Amino acid sequence: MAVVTVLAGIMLTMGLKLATSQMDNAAYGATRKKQEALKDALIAFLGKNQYLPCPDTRPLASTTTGKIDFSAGVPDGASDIKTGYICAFETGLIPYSNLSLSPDMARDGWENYFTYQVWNGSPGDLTDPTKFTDTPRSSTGTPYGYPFTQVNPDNTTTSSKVSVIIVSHGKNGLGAFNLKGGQNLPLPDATAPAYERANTYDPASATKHSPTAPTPTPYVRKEINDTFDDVVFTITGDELVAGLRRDKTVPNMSAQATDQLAMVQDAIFGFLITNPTFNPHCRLPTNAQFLTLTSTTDPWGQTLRYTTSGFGFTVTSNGPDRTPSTADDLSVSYTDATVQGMAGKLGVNCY
Ligand SMILES: [Ca+2]
Ligand SMILES: [Ca+2]
Ligand SMILES: [Ca+2]
Repeated sequence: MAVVTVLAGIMLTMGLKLATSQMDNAAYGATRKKQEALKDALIAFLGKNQYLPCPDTRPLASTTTGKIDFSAGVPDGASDIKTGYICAFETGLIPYSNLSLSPDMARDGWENYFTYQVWNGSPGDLTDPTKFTDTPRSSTGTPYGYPFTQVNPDNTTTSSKVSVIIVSHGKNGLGAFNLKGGQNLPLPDATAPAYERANTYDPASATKHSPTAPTPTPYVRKEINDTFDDVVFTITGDELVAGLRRDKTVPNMSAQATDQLAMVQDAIFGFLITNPTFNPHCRLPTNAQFLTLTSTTDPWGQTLRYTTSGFGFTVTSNGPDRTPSTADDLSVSYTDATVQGMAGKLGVNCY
């Protein structure tokens, strides 16, 4: 009889453990599914608007900047701006309302809010549509974004930079914001290795990462165990661009620029051949005349640069990085001799 009771007890315990682990698996699966859906929603938003929304960091009526503050109300899912394209704070919650998602999409499988952070530094500020580019963001040099650490199973680490971070604070939920807009306490342990703490907003110092001072420890992803249960999801700049291309939601800006340069070049030749003031003396337009010939604003919102040398000319777009004299510049260029030769074939003498 006693043996049967003990056995029944063991079986009951096993059943409970099994049920608990199934619930955990369901919550974990729901969390991952939402993170993937949020990635798609963010890419769709970026394709449509050419920027990503700042985090939700305060209730509607509040004007708090520089920290997360829901003391005056619960999270409203609305992105918060300090001024212009500057976020009220870099770290916050998913702005589900801007993304046209239901409120529950901002919360993980344990009903705590995800932590959301989007790159709003330089270069390539993702919250600023005037900095938008469809070019892969790590192809021309150092990838930019927030520092990120992957802890490998053998405890070695791999560092990278990521543009968007979506952290679920996992089953223990420590440090996550909850339905009431409060933060689940205590915060994760701050002593080494402090991996969960690295993923947590600290209200005492109002810090996580900032574009100008990325000094707090990088966000961390690692295998889930007894002391680390955060489900950390990242999107790199290249993944954003790949998503835009998959969705076909952006024009090919480099192809547009190439077409534009060809049109500008034709307009310059047209001026040189037909301008009644100068014909048949063959003169290039002045810079002021150049600016009125045709559209001289490139697809990235920058004015084309025009230089001449004799009868030769060069027209240059600063390219996707909007910076002059870098590897991604696009240009058309004709030497003095080439222009004279081409004009000569049309019976126009350049001298
Ligand atoms: Ca808000
Ligand atoms: Ca956690
Ligand atoms: Ca450039």
